[in-house]
Amino acid sequence: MAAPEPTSGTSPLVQPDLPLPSANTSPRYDPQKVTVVYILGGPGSGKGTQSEYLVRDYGFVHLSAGDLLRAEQDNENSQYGQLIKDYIKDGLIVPMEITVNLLSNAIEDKLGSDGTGKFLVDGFPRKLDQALFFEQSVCVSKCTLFLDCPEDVMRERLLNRGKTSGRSDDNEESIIKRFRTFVETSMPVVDLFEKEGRVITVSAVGSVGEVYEGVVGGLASKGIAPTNK
Ligand code: UP5
Ligand code: MG
Repeated sequence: MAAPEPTSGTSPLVQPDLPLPSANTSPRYDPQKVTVVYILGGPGSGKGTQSEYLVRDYGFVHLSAGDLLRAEQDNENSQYGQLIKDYIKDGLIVPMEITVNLLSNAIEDKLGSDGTGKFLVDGFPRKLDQALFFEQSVCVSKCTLFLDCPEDVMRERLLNRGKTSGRSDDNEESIIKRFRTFVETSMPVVDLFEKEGRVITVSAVGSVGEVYEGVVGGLASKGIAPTNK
């Protein structure tokens, strides 16, 4: 489908002083001042869980693309609410302009007064067009943490969470669709960054603490050390 064009209105997507990023310009943020680390992995691999520890120990600002989309979906003033709802339930990737704009606005909001910031971008980019568009128009990322997890482990975690999460996509039918989208659409992003030598792959099997040990070790191998310990 054609990506909807943001128009004027009360949606937080639309900020008059912050135009939609254009792929024709250089990135809005200088990677010397703004650090972007992506955390990717299949649905239920533990991106959100590991992000909490990374925020605590490394001083990252956590930006979950899924959380931003769910907030936008629940915003009654948004013109994209129903569209986002449908895409998430079907495990499909929301048109990139919406997600990139939400992320770009969130980065702008959280920048320090000196224009610097350290962002952990969770669950994005999950489609090649998003990856290229974000890197060209917003900021070139430093690296990607990839949580490698078998589907049976992810399925069990998601169904377990689904008992209480209230998420419209934590059910057997949506989970199957999310897994398919992940393999067909999102893995090519990881493969692209991998070819560029910019991926840290960590096993996401085991306890939360065991996975985090792998995450810390992986970041250390790229020269990224904890700041808050
Ligand atoms: N848990 C975590 N780690 C564990 C461990 N080591 N041992 C045992 N249990 C563990 O964890 C999931 C569950 O597992 C939790 O109950 C946790 O306690 C437990 P969590 O940390 O939440 O995993 P996470 O990988 O974050 O899972 P999530 O469900 O959030 O992943 P998704 O990638 O599916 O969800 P997201 O919110 O990123 O995206 C949702 C949808 O939004 C997408 O399907 C898509 O439709 C849309 N979207 C876009 O369109 N574009 C985008 O760019 C991003 C999203
Ligand atoms: Mg998550």
